[in-house]
Amino acid sequence: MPRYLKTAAAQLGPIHLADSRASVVARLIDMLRDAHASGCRFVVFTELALTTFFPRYWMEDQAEVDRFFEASMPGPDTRPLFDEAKRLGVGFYLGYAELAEEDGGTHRYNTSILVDQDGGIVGKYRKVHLPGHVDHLPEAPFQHLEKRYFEVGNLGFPVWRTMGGVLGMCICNDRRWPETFRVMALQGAEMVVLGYNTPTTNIYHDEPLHLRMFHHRLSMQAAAYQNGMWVVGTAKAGKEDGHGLYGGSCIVAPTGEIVAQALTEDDEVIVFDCDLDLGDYIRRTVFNFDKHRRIEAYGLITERTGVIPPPTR
Ligand code: CDV
Repeated sequence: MPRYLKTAAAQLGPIHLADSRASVVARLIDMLRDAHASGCRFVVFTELALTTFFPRYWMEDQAEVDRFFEASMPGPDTRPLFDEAKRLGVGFYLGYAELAEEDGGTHRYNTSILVDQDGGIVGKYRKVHLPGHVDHLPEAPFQHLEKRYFEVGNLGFPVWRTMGGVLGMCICNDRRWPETFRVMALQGAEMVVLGYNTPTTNIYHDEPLHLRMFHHRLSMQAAAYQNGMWVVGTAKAGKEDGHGLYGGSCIVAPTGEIVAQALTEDDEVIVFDCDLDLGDYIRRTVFNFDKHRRIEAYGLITERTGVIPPPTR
């Protein structure tokens, strides 16, 4: 029996430093309405969806960094998005920079939330695989300071029973790590959704754009098939104050096939009616975890972080 969740990936074009939060939220609301008009009940926005991709900038003044963070969610600028989504009965995923007062201290995370069709926050995820570096790299064409501005997420990879299925979240670089998806698949995830800001240039290595796009799709398509789940990836794309981010937002079926993809590097809504039962046959056959996984052989996955090759003779 098919179990449909009509889903949109709402790709965002560039956000410039001078753009206000209110102007960005107005763009998100426009796309929410477009998605609703196409019959969607769930919209996936991107990573750090409210601001420019600020980890590209070296900043020493913490107050300057903190203007990119949200101290409450919803806050005054994001409240209209929550209100409109509730009015339309559309759930959503939203990525943002989170300023959290917890355990007697101030913490900063690259965060996403899952909001259900009644407008309630049902889940929160904090990015685990933070890419980039801590120190200023004077030789690099631009910086990637996620490791400086954010702490590693401390919530693991939970999943939630919501919107008629079992849904999980991750953020950008997490999509390149098979562990991300397998941990959620082991909790029954039928769809994993994510946002990303991926520069068109690799700051460490000369890498053609077509190869960067290939790796993006390869990671999500393999994850979808190997776990029998839907994967929805939504970009922030285009040139932010001259800094390029690639597009390529797509919806991947549990078969590993791309069933919808963005054509532009601007605000663009792509839609697919996702049957959450489609992955069932994969999870019952070739990737029947109960029958075929061999955890006694996987110990190193959690015991060892880096590579230790055998000694040379
Ligand atoms: N925002 C990101 O996590 N971006 C990384 C880049 C640095 C490679 C990504 O995996 O797309």
